[in-house]
Amino acid sequence: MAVTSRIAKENGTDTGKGNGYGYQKKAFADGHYTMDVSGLAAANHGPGDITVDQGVLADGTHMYTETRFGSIGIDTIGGEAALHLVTDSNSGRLRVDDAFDAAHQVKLGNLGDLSFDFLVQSADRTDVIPVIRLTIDADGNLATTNDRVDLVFEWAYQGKGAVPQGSWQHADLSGDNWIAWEHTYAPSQNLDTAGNFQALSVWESAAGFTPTGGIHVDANSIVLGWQIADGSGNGINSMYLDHLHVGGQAINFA
Ligand SMILES: [Ca+2]
Ligand SMILES: [Ca+2]
Repeated sequence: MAVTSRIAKENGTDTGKGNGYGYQKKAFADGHYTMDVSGLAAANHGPGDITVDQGVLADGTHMYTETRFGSIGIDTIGGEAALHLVTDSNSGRLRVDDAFDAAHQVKLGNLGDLSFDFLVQSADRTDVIPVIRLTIDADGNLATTNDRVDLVFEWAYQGKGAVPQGSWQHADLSGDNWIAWEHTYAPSQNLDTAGNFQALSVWESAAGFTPTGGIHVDANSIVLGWQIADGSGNGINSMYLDHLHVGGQAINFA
């Protein structure tokens, strides 16, 4: 089934009726809106990452999935339709990417909200929830691309103990000032080493931060999009994610 998406009401249940273009403009007016995303599905139970272009969404952003030894879908749990990530083995690797269009690209210092709800149904590990990665142009000059990095937010580095399982939880990465580390692309390296873990407030400050062996990120870096990630190395798990807020964009998987 193809992905469908629509700009929903900012609060309450979207009945799907009476929300014409006029309402969509209203929803966009303050820069904050909720978009329902339905029909997202991708599965690959073999080795080798398979990338699928899931198309341009109603808000102009562009969604992709990557799958290996697992599946991505939207299922209902606890009465809420949500993104469902299932890995088959410790080699399972799942990604949902959303690339921002020019209207959504925002300076890191102006990002604001970064939060989501999650439910871990089952997991081999007790220190893993869906990982959020912000894709960043570090120097804020889109004409140069060898400075693209990800800021990676993982539960295991927050000092929050074991992940609660079986119930919906809220992760407020901006409000709780989550710690993130940097992944660089040129060359590809994970700078998740001592001294390179910094709180979001540091990365997005005017002074910013330069990881050892990495690239300087600060308030003027530009957020190019986001990624939800599960694995590899996470064992077998079944996890749900919903109500992802990245700046003015909120996604309700429906
Ligand atoms: Ca939902
Ligand atoms: Ca650049």
